[in-house]
Amino acid sequence: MSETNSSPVAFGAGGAPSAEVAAPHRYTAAMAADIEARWQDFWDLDGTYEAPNPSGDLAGDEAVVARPKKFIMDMFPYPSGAGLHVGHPLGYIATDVYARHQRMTGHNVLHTLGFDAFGLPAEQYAVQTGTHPRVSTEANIENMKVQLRRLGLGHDKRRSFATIDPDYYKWTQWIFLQIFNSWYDEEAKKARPIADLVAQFESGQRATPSGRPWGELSAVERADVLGGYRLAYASDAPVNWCPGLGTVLANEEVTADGRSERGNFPVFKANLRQWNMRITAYADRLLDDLDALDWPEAIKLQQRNWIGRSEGARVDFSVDGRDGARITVFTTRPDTLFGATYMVLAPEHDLIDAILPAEWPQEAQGKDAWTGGAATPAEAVAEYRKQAQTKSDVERQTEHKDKTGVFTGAYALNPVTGARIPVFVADYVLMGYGTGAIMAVPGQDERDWEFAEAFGLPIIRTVQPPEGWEGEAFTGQGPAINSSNDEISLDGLDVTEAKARITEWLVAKGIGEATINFRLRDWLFSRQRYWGEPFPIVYDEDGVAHALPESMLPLELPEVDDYSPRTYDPDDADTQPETPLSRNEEWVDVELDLGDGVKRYRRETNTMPNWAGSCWYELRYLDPHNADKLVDPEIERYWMGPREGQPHGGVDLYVGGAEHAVLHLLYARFWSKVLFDLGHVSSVEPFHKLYNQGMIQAYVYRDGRGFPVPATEAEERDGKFFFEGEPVKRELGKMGKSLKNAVTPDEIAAEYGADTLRLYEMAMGPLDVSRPWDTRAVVGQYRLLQRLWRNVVDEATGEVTVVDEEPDEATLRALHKAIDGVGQDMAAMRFNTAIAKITELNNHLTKTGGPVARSVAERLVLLIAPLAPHIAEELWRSLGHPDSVVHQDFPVADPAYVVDETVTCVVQIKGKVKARLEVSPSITDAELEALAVGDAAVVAALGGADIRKVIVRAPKLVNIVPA
Ligand code: ANZ
Repeated sequence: MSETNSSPVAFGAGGAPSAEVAAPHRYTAAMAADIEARWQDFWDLDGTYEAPNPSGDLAGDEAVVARPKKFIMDMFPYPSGAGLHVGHPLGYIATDVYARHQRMTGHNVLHTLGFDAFGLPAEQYAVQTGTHPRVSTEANIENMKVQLRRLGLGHDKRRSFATIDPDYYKWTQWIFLQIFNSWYDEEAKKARPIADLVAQFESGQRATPSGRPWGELSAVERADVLGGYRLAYASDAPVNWCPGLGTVLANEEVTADGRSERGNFPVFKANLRQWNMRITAYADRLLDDLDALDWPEAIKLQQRNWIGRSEGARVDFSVDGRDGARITVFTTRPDTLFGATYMVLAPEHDLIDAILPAEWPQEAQGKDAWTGGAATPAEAVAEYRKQAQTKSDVERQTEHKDKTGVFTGAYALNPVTGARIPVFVADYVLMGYGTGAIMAVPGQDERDWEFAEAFGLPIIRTVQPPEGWEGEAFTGQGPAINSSNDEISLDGLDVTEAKARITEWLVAKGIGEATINFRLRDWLFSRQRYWGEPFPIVYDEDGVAHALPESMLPLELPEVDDYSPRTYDPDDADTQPETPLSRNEEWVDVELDLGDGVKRYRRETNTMPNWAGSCWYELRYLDPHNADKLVDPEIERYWMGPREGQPHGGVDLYVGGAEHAVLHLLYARFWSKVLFDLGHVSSVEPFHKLYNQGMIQAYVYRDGRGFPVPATEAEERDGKFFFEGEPVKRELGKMGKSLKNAVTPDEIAAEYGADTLRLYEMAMGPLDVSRPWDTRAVVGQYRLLQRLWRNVVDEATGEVTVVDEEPDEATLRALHKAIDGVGQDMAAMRFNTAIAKITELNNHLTKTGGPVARSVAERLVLLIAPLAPHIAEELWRSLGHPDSVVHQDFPVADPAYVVDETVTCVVQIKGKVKARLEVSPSITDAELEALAVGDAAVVAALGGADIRKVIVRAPKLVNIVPA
């Protein structure tokens, strides 16, 4: 980039259409391409977007560090092979505009973008094509970088990385080890090093679960005890096994009808040894800390529901004829205990086998609905379990689904009525919630009512329903009824009182207590995949898990020939996962010295889920090259630490799609809290402000058979749509290859330039609302830029036309109003209205005609710089400024020109002037009348007289006629 002060723009010669010959210096797509490429190169060379750290290898200008900081972040992309369409960069453009405005208003702005690059899509592509996932992923990243660079995003590229970089995942593994090596101290309400727990066991301060002294436990027993406390632990648990994909899946990756989200294969419940993260230990804090976050309420609500705190009670029921056997239930309605007429165990419940009698009892004779026609309870239950295994939790819980179940042959005793109540197994009760067992109260619970009706079970109401309430459960409020025995009566109490009373009684009897239950489950953390972070864990001969020392990190993925998981017949539930890493004997079977001499170990062969890499990436942006520490504490405190209004610290703005409401955001919050507890970071929360951008939708055109046809080839005639002469139907849908309506940013940039694309995306509507893409409308923003150009540069000569003169009053008003409005809009991310105001000012200048005053032109360029940075740089340079526009101060409005012009209104009483008011020229008659009669001088002049009539001629005259 040359240092000339007024460079007429150079652009590629040759082939210019005739219109451009007439105006060789008109702003065209070709010129935009030239300007944009030059400035993108300049920014890279200059390091324009590099944000200095207070210390370390990225330390820089102290004056910039001393400014208030802004850490502005996007949810980083997963680089897919399909490349970007115009919907993808909506959020990236928005954060870029915002970041640019923040830079111009005196902030040290950290804005960069990395890549989330482990995960299933790359691996599945690899399985299909034989290309190594690293090769295809890196190619995709390169391709995406080219696409993004063309948009002129102001990223600090020194801080970018991909989650697959070994010097990044080294720290993902390191964090795993921190989590593995810690436990949650319920008293201190925080994570602590596991060594502290061991010390408590050793000293006897804390008893082991078996009560045996720590010193007497074998290594395996100790490992088991600690496994019960560690925040990352392996356990045998029922998991979602998907034979078709060859892997287990998190609940969130399974659809409502029990199939894999990816690939649509059946998913089965299977017991497998897996790694889990004890996120449940943080349930309360994850809930409480939401309050101080600046997040959309809808997302907070989704997190609250996902965590699902419910207050209730645990109640023990004894089993008739089985001394010592107890069924413990969790209920939110202990007040309804008198109406518990049967019980249900989840099909997976441990206790079932222990309570099954060998034979059906007398009462079950002839009840085929209860016995399922099976000869023995054991057979009936086995048959029922098989059916239940094929259903997802969501499917099992679907409301008003036909209730299924089978009698166990066993009876429990209702502790308040003494009634023998039958125990069923039914899949509407889930093993993963509460205790996996319920007391069923058909009178007060809809699901229980349906079940009771289907199985002919008694129904006793324990809350008085309103008059005429019949034929269904009553779940509302009312006084308790039918709820007395010799010892306790709840009758007449309202629900809250009754709950408290019965809970007291249960506690006194030693058969229950108040308890809080969470819907949140521990996070299943193992995947049977190749393309993920290897666990830094090895097993000794006894199967005890050992952490690798930090010096052995990163544990890199081995090169393998076959990285596909073993998949099976998708319908074969009796299969077991076989991990790709397990086939790699030299890697799996190792000799290591973990501090007690060289020994043989076997490596863990699962990999981490692809959520892992996105759980802490905000921290790596801060200190991206640190090889010794996760992040330098000083740097972390500078960018993320708590501040006024941000008590938990965190990123200042995080923009992304609402689809990440619970998974990514909950997992990242959890890791953040563990790292905080262990003293590695000062921020308790990763993201202080969250903003969800809307979606860019696109029209889909479908032919008579309902298949999408290429959207660009659909034609409109008289409001109807045709493709190759045949009528097609138009609807609004997602943008993408499969619907044949994808528009790429590259196409639009080629046709108009990236600045136009940026403006169009920001002008489409409020950022958080979904909006349909309309390629034909893009030209509107192109024209804005052409007029802007013309207001500064002579299209024929390329000379700058601005004059060093004072602008007229009307122009000053238009300018300062625009400055005021645009500044406020940008700070509030209302980019569409900011553009409208810039357009208005620009149009004012065009209409006024004649050369534009330099002071106005310069400020207009500064106003549009965050939105259209390339043309702004070019014009700024042309206007004689050697420095980049990026770090200029955003214009400040002169309030004198922002307030509306006023006119003097004369207020007369009986034709005599009593007051003069300064009012807006656009004041209405009604407003003016109110002002006039309320004016102190007028009130005094009236001296309490009633008013007969007021004649108003806004804005100049009010005449008051007293009675
Ligand atoms: C008796 C009762 C009476 C119940 C009544 C409700 C209404 P939330 O609010 O979601 O926590 N429940 C407990 N564990 C269950 C499981 N594993 N699977 C399915 N249902 C389960 O709901 C708690 C209520 O859901 C509990 O309170 C229990 O039914 C049921 F009028 O107990 B309740």
